Amino acid sequence: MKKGSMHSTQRLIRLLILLTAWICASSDPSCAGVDVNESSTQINTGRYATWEDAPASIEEFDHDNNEDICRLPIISLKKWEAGKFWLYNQPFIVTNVTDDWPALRRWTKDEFLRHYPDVVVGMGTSRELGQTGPDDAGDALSKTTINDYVFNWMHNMKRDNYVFDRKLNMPDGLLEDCQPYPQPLRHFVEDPLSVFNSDLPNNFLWKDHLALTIGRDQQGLTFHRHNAALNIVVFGAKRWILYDAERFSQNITRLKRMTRDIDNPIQLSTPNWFRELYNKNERQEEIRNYGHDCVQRAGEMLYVPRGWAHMVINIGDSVAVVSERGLDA
Ligand SMILES: O=C(O)CCC(=O)C(=O)O
Repeated sequence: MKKGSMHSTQRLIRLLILLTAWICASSDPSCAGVDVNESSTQINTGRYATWEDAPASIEEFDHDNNEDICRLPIISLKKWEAGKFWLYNQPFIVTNVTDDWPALRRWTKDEFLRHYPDVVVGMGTSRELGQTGPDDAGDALSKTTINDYVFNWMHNMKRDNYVFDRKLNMPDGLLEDCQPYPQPLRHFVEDPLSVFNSDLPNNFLWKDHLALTIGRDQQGLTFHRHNAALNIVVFGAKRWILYDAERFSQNITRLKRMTRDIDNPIQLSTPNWFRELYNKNERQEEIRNYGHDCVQRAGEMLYVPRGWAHMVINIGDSVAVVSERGLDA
């Protein structure tokens, strides 16, 4: 083909592509945002093609949030925001929080690895993270990237490496994937000055803090406590044990007896706590009277009030974002 006619053919093809994109966008708005490169190349996702394909201990650890066991209000996002329930000393599960989040599309395993392979995350063992408390775990964490974590650590059964770095705020792209934020986080985005000018002390203020956590089945932080916090599961599921701060505020031995074996007071991993301790002594009765045992599903937010002791076990590969009152970017 002659050089001149080759150029005009290429120009024609380019014009046709533009025209098709324009027709597509004007007839179907969802076409407009499609990045041609986004799904045209296959991404290696490692041993399990999707988050959902990885092993999940549903039989052993899942339950259906029976009212006598979970005992938590499970409410819509609208009700949560109208009632300002983050001001209460009562945990909640809030549904449909991620319905409009781009993360649902951009954090599927392949898209996550395509968009964010080099994002730096901190990983540590679930027990160390729980024991130190996630806010002070900085030294117990080693830094890696999302790509390295997913390929070399996440399903390495010889090691327990869990990405849970409360102090490492997510970079911009990831933050945008989690919008609209639920309240009380959205308030800061919309009107940061009113938060900064507030008379309340810093540890009462919800700011723009949002951190990422990624882990496999049966990982999860052992018992710990901190300021009021939110946890939103994007993919996967988490089972929580929550224990009312009031119940042990005057009796710290009660908390120790609850979380550890009296005869051998090392902290067990969360799966082993369920297997070896939950049914023994008074623990199950304590939780049924003064606590909660709930499964949080993808799209749901769990609110933990200040000081409540809690521990978590992931059911399957789980990707979640967390925020804590008082922390900022
Ligand atoms: O997901 C976990 O393992 C722990 C979550 C937690 O403790 C929190 O968000 O405060």
